[in-house]
Amino acid sequence: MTPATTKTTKNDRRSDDLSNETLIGWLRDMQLIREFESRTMQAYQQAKIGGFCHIYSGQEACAVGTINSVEKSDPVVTAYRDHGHALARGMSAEACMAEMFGKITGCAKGKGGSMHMFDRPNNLYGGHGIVGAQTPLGAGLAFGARYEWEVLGTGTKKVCLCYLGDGAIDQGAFHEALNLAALYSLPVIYIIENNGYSMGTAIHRHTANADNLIARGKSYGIESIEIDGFDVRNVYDAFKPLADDCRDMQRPGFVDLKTYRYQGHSMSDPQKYRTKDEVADWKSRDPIASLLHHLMNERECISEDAWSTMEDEIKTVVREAVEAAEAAPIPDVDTELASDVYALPMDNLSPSEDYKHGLKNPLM
Ligand SMILES: Cc1ncc(C[n+]2csc(CCOP(=O)(O)OP(=O)(O)O)c2C)c(N)n1
Ligand SMILES: [Mg+2]
Repeated sequence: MTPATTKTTKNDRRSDDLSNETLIGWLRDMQLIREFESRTMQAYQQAKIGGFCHIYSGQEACAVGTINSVEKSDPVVTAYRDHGHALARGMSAEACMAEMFGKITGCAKGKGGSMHMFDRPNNLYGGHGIVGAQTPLGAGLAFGARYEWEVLGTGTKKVCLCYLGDGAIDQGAFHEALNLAALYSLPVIYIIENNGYSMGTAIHRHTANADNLIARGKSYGIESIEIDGFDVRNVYDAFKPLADDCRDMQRPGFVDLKTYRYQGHSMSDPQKYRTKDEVADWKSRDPIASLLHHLMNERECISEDAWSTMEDEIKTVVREAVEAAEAAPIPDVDTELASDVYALPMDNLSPSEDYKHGLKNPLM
């Protein structure tokens, strides 16, 4: 496909122009993610959640600021640190928590777990555990969206948000995806949630020219910008015009979104690679606290009491999500275990006794 050349709309709203209700909604979304992650850690420590589990606390402004810059119909795909994106996209805390508990009421019927949050009605296409695996998928989702709009004439102009960590930017698949995105002028924005670490390895130790990540996007001719991802209003102000342009022009974008994670890489990380002072330094400009400060003291649209009520309401939502997840049944082994797992189920996939007990791989 050749690049689209006509601009259809131009929307240059900035966060200052948005209503108090909208910004209070962002505050609620970010606090929901923070509270959800606190209870997730608790449930994990109580062995109610198994497998790998990566906490999003600290990065809330990234998902909330970018997802609120696009339409619900725009596809979103991300890596395994995905609870925040799922909640910001509109997945219920109940479906998200149940997924981690491995219960049938989870968004992927309990078969995906923490790293595989899927929500087709909300156009969230995962949750992917292989580092960088989602980046060609982002190009594919954008190709599909543009094909529907331009060739089939069945859809509207869309832009795909494809998130990845700073640890994924050296993967070959990512560079192949960037090349195709630029070559075919695909409407996908690659958003590097640059929290400075790939597991325990600081970015300067794993990536060349780490202070200039946008050089990588630019080298493919893709518009590339750096954004401070610790302030949700700033994320929106910088990201919204890019997202609008990528949609209008049906072309790709690249963002180095600078952020920080408060917790370890996963639940089993002793965090010996960083100091407590470093963590405290980032926490001193916490994204939730700074939005709250803006709403309380500059816009004067939320009181101490209203904030306290909001916190309590969110605690209740998340506590009820945990209770519901505990009470829900696990997927039925005979009818559910292999369903929705393979696109083309093979004849021998009906669960055998061995398979049920995890003794034998049915494909071997
Ligand atoms: C292809 C591949 N290699 C290695 C791993 C192991 N691994 C899991 S997470 C991770 C670090 C990724 O860091 P980053 O992309 O910065 O994401 P963050 O955890 O900071 O969100 C690695 C190396 C993997 N899952 N997939
Ligand atoms: Mg990282």
